[in-house]
Amino acid sequence: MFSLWRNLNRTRAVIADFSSLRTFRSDALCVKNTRTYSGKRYNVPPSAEFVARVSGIPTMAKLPFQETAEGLDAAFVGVPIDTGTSNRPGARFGPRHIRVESAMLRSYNSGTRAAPYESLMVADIGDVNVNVYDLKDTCKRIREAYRKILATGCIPLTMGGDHTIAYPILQAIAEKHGPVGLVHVDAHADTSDVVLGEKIGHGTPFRRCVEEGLLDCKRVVQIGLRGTGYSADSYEWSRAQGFRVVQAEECWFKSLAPLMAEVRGQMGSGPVYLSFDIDALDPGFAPGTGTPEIAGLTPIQGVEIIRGCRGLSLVGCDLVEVSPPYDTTGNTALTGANLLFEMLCVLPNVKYH
Ligand SMILES: [Mn+2]
Repeated sequence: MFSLWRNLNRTRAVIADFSSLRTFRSDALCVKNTRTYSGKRYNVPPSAEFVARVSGIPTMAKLPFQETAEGLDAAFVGVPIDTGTSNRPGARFGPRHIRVESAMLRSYNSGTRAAPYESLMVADIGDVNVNVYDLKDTCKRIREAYRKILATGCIPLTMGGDHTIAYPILQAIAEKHGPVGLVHVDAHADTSDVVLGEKIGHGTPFRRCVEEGLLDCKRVVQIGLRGTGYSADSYEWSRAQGFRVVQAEECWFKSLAPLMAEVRGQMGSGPVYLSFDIDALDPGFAPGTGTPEIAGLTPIQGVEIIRGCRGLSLVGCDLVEVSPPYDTTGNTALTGANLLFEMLCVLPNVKYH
């Protein structure tokens, strides 16, 4: 009788071990990463406490993939092009490597106590199917893809791709929202008119946007501009449009929190687009990019700029110009992934604890 009792207990212990093993294994193979808050279900990245970071198909933040933006409040979307770049290529691999390095991202923002996955439905909706042989056709494809995304009411968080993509994205954004304010973080103004006879490229998107009336020029700020120029005042055209230009020298040695208080005043309550070129950061921190310039912003300042956008009516954000072939440690893509998470955290209606 005693031995039967002992055997039964042993059997129970084996069953318990087996079931916990099964739970762990099924979690790893088929992740049901949704949670319910205030009666609604939201996607959440799986915790690395239960699902190995290195396992699975690398979507952004290990979020579920879905084909369209239907039902989403925000979506990560890749635009893998570098046919608009003027120097080092490779940004076409940006979205893929940002996704790989994003395996480090967790669900909460420890610095700001933002809980984006408790109030927004977010997923990775894959990449725009670009034409790697034709930049103009690629722009058309991007514009049409973003029209569809925006029609669902979803806010796109874009992984570039070179900066050309901001032009067709803003065409779709302005179609929906009218002329928008712009927080443009970059080493370059990207306001050239014609380069090598071409109107479309990564040095021209914001000139095209102004020409087409896509921007509310009094509500445009360009932060981090620097480097050698073709004339003594490289940013004359920007200022003439009414843009506020904050050159990198104005950012050196200081917190950008006070600047962002002014930017929030400038932007007001109207719709705002945030475009962040990773080359705004110093190439010591983010070397994997197409057109690096020395003496740039720090990652801390980059985070301050994005956190300073909290409270704005953001209607879209992008993080562009990550070029993995020049990113030998992966840290540029990792920085990009984290900056994209920071963008998610400042979207309207994100819950803060
Ligand atoms: Mn740029």
